[in-house]
Amino acid sequence: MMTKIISIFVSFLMFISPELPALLDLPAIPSGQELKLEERFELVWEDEFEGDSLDTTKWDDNQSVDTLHWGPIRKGGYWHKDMIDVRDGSLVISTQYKDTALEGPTFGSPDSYGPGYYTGMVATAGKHEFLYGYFECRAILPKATGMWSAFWMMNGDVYNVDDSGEDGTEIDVFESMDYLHAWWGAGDCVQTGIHYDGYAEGHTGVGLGKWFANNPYEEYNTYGVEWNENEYIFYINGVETARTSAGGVSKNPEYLILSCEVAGENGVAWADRHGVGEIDIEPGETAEFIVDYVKVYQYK
Ligand SMILES: [Ca+2]
Ligand SMILES: [Ca+2]
Repeated sequence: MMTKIISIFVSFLMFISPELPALLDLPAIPSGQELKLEERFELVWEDEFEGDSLDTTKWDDNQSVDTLHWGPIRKGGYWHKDMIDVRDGSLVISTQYKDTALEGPTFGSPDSYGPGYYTGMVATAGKHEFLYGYFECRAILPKATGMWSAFWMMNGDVYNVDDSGEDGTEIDVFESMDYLHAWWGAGDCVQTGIHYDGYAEGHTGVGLGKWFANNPYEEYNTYGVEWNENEYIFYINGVETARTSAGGVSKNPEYLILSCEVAGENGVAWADRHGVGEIDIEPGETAEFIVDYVKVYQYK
């Protein structure tokens, strides 16, 4: 009851002061322009995730792809292809704790995997890369703290430090980092942002804010980005959340990624990283990131 009252009060404050969410790092209700998808775009690529296995002409679930810089250890967990399923018309990326290391890897050190949290990623790297357009996924987000799901875009030149994002920019269409941060309703929000010039010295990250979706850990919402030579415009359910041209907009083709990550480092879950709380997936439990489709559109 108290949560509801606070939530209504915060909504009221947001209504009378639209700048308040950004000032207080609170989530905002998407309220920008409408996408007008049919009018402005045509579909050029899609995966509805039919059938019972990943379409490897479109995606790779093996992060040894040369164009990626990642190994099997990913932050506080491991990326393993056994955590990827296609069923009931959706891609499902599962996150679980495993006492015994999964078999693998087909790359890197044979000792790379250990007991710990296992999850996964798929990417179109080396298979399908796109320049400009509108990129959308429809998904239900994993119900767990201490981890997050994401739909994002990258290219190899994101690592190139030249004081610009024009060579390549990590475009985070959404990241679901706020499950159960619910005392003011933030549990129903996702975050959006971009990164460029690598991840060490020179790295620039631009957080654009937190945005409410409709019951995103239980129901499908669409998350998209419109990318043209002038700016990135982010959408939830076809309504703009934010836009930016920070760093100069990427002028290089980028690939698509769907992933889950566990907070931490070197395969050890670490509660405080990114402030996502302590991971709450008990042994035997599974958190699922369910993706109904990914669609790519170009301007008409
Ligand atoms: Ca589907
Ligand atoms: Ca750069």
